[in-house]
Amino acid sequence: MPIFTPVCGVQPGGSNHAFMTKILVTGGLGQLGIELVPALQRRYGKTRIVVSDLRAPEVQSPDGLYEQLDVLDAERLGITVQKHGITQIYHLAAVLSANAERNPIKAWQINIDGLLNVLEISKQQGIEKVFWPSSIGVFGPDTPKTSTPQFAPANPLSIYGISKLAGERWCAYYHRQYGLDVRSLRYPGLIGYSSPPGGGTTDYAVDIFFQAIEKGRYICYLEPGTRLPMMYMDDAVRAAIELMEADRKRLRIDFSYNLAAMSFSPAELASSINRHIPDFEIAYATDFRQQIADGWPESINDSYAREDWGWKPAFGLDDLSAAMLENLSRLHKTVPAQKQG
Ligand code: NAD
Ligand code: AKB
Repeated sequence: MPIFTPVCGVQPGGSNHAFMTKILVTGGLGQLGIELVPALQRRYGKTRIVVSDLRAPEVQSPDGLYEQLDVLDAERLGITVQKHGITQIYHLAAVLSANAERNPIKAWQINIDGLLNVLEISKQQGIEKVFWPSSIGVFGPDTPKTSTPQFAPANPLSIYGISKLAGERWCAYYHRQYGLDVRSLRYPGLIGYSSPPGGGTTDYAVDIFFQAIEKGRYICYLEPGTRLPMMYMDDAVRAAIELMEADRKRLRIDFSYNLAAMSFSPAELASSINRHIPDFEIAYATDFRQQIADGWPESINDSYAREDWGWKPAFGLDDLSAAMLENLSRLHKTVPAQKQG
């Protein structure tokens, strides 16, 4: 199956539009960025993608463009956009839910002030499109738990959820007031093998695969029956690019689209891993992340995304387990012995 279905005729390295596109990715070394960037490079060409992050990359790609950039530094952000002739921004830099609870003020600054810098510079410099990920974290305890609709009560308790909800409203404001084309998805928990977990509540579902390969066991900080919406990273990357390439006239949602692929609990995920690693064992020791998870929905209704821009996930739970274990086993074998945990 091809990773991307052409949505508006843009072929990898192809049309004039692709030729003129120059994309800045912020937070590009995180879990999502590390997989989104190569997909964007394949689609638009390596010289069209400027990757940035607070950190320096471990390995500098010889032909890729990299800028070490703090999104709180508005002046440097503006200079970077101007210097590279940026036309689109994928703004991924953020602090995830569990880390945000450890330092709420810092998380608010990065998640909101960082977003405002991107929106304001985009307005000033005539950026064509901005992608900004929101999260199922916008929902709260009074949200319907199953098949959560697009227009559901959203009264989050976590600082991460509060920042994502405020971010959604800011994006809609810039669209309405200034005509800035901001597009956004309420991602569920994302699961990929290219990067270690990034401090989220759903990140047990990433860590469990790393530990299953390395140690054959995992101690989970959520209860066995806590079901949450999740998505394999390939689907998450494809969703972002498909939304960005969709015809704006067809997009009825100007804040953030509900997006879904699968839902499972830690116990269900462990059973799925057991089909590949029969000796794998899971134990439970819950912590503060249980309370965050308890406020989030179990499953999401993403009918607007499906109707407006043809969203359809490709990976279910067993596809996810197979892909994660196969890829991590392959990578694990190539890690030199002294670097293994
Ligand atoms: P991550 O924590 O793995 O990566 C975030 C990146 O942002 C890191 O590389 C970090 O160094 C960088 N960063 C932090 N502060 C910065 C700053 N001041 N300036 C520049 N860079 C900075 O997170 P992720 O999983 O890659 O998430 C990317 C986006 O997707 C975030 O907006 C997140 O809220 C959203 N999202 C992620 C998930 C998920 O399950 N991973 C789910 C829903 C939404
Ligand atoms: C988190 O758990 O913080 C993220 C998310 C669902 O936004 N994975």
